[in-house]
Amino acid sequence: MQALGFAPPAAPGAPLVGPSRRAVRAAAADREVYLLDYGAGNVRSVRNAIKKLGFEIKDVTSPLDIAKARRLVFPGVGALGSCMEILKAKGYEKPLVDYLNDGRPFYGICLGLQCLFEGSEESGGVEGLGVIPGTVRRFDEKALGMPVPHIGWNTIDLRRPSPLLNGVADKRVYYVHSFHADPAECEDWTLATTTYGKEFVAAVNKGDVYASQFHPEKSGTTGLAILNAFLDPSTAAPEPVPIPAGQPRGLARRVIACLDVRSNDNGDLVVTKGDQYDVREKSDGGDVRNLGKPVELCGTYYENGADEVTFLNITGFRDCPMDDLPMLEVMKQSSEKVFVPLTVGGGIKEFTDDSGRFYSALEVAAEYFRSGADKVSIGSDAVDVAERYYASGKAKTGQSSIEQISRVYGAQAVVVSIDPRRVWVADPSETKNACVRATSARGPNGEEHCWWQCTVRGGREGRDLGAIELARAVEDLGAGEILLNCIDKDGTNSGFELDLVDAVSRAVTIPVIASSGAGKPEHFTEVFDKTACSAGLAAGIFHRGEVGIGEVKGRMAQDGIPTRQ
Ligand code: 1PR
Repeated sequence: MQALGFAPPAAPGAPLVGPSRRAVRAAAADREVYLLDYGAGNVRSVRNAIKKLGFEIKDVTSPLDIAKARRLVFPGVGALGSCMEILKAKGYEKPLVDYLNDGRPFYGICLGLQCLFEGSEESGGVEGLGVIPGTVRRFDEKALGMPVPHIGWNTIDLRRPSPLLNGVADKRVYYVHSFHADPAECEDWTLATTTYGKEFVAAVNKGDVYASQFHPEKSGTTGLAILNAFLDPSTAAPEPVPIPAGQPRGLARRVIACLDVRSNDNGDLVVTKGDQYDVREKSDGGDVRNLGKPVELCGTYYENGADEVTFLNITGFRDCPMDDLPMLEVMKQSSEKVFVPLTVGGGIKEFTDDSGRFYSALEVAAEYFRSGADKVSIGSDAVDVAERYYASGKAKTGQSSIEQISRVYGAQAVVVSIDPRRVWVADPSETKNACVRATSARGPNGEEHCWWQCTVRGGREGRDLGAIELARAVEDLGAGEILLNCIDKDGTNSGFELDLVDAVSRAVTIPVIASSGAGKPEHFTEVFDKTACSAGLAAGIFHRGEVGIGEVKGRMAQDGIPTRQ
C-alpha cells in the first residue's frame, strides 16, 4: 500500500517559494474526510483506519458540514431505529439525501448501508433514507440453518468491476450483522454480493456513492486497501484480481488469539496463562506467569493473521472497571494498529464505586466501546442473569446487562463467556441440567454421562446451572455469540472439549467460539469437522510460540476448511 502523508504547512511569514499558500491549503483540504459520527457507539476503529491512511478527520457537527464535505464516511453503529431518529433530530436527513442524490463521494459502512434503503424490519419497522429501493430484512436462522448474526470473514462476488473492490476480489472481508438487503430489489445499485445461506448485498455503488455491509476498518490490510481506494482513487486497481480456481468460497471458520490479562505482583499489566485457570508459576515463589505485553502481543497476532483478538481481564470481577485505566489504554492503543475485531471481557457488570457512584453494565461496556472494543464479553454476570431468568419463568425484564447492551449496541456486540467444569453423573436423573453421553472419556467410576457446570469469578465458585442452559438463556436475552471455555481442558494442549462444543453449538442458533485445550493445528480441524462451532480460540500455544497462527490456518486449508489466508 502506498505511503501517504500531509503536505507540510508553509511557515508563517515565509516567502512563497514552491507551492503557493493556496495550493498548500488545497492540498490539505484534499486530505480531509468528514465523518458522520452520531455518537451511538465505537467508531474509533474507523477513525484509526482513516488516520492510518494519512487523511485528516473532520467531524460533522452541523447539517452545513454535510453540504460542504468533499468526502463523507458514515460508519453506522447500533440499531437502525435509533440511527434514523438521531439523523432526523440533528437535521442531517435532508442534506444527506441531497448529498447522496448528487452522487458525491460517500462511504457508508454496515448500518451506513442499511439506512440508504427505503426501510428495514429492524426495531419493529423503520423508514430509511429511501435512496436505494428495497427493504432490509433479518436473516432467518431457521430457513438458513445457520447461526445469526452472520459473523466473520466471507468472500465477495463482484457484479461488475469497481475501483473500490477490484484489487481485493479474491479476498475475504469481515461481516457482523443480522439484517441484510436483497440484490433482487436493487439490481442497479448492487456492486457485489456475498452468500450466507442466501445471496445478499455486500456493497452498493452509484456515482461516487459507495456503501458496504462489511466493515473495511475491521478487514485487516484488505479493508484498508478498500478504504484507501475510496479516499484516494489513484490507489485503485484497474481490473478485478482473478479468483484462483478451486479457492473455497464462503464464510471462513475463524481463528482467534486470546490474551488473558491481569496485573502481576509488581502491578504491571501482563498477558498470563493458566493451567485449568491457575495462572501462578509452580516454582519461583508462585508469581503470576508473565507471557508478554498485551498491546505488543495483540499487534503480533494481527500481523500473523489472527481473525480476531480477545482480551480477558481475568481479575476484572473484583476490580472497578471504570478505574481500570490501564485496560482501557490497552484497548485504545491496540485499536490504533490492529484492524481486526477486538473483544474485551472481565468485569462487565453493574457496580458501585467507593464514592457510592453507581455504574450500569451499559456504562461500563460503553467505556470499552469508546476505547476501541468491538464486542464485550460477559462472564460471571451472565450466570447471575441466567439464574434470575430461569427463577422468574424465563422473564425478560429488559434490565439485565445482556439486554441493555444488546439493545443499544446490537446483539453482535455482546459475547457471553462461559467457564464450565465437567461433572460426571452415574445417571442423568441426578441433575436438572442437560446431560450428554460422553464420546471420548469416562468418569473416574466409569460414568458415561456428564454435564458442564457454570462457574463465576474465574472458576472459583460453581453454580447449579449447566453450560447448555446458560447458552440458551443468554441467547434468548439477546447475546450474539458464545465464548465457550472449559476449565478441565484449559492449558492442557489435549484438544477442545468436543462433546461440550457440539452440545452447545446445537443448543443455540448464535455463533459459538470453541476455546480451551488447543495443542496443535489438527485440533482446529477436528473441532471444525466434528462440531458446528464458528471459531476456534487458543492462548497458550500461541503465547509460548509452540504453534503459529499461520500453521493453524495452513493445516485448515490443507484439510479443506475455509479459512482467511
Ligand atoms: O467474570 O465477567 O469478570 O469475566 C472474567 C473473564 O476472565 C471470563 O471470561 C473468564 O473466562 C476469564 N478468566 C477468569 N479467570 C481466568 C483464569 O484463567 N484464571 N481465563 C480466566 C479464562 C480461559 C481462556 C483461555 C482458553 C484457551 N481463560 O481465556 O484463553 O482456555 O487457553 P489454552 O488455549 O491455553 O488452552 P467476568
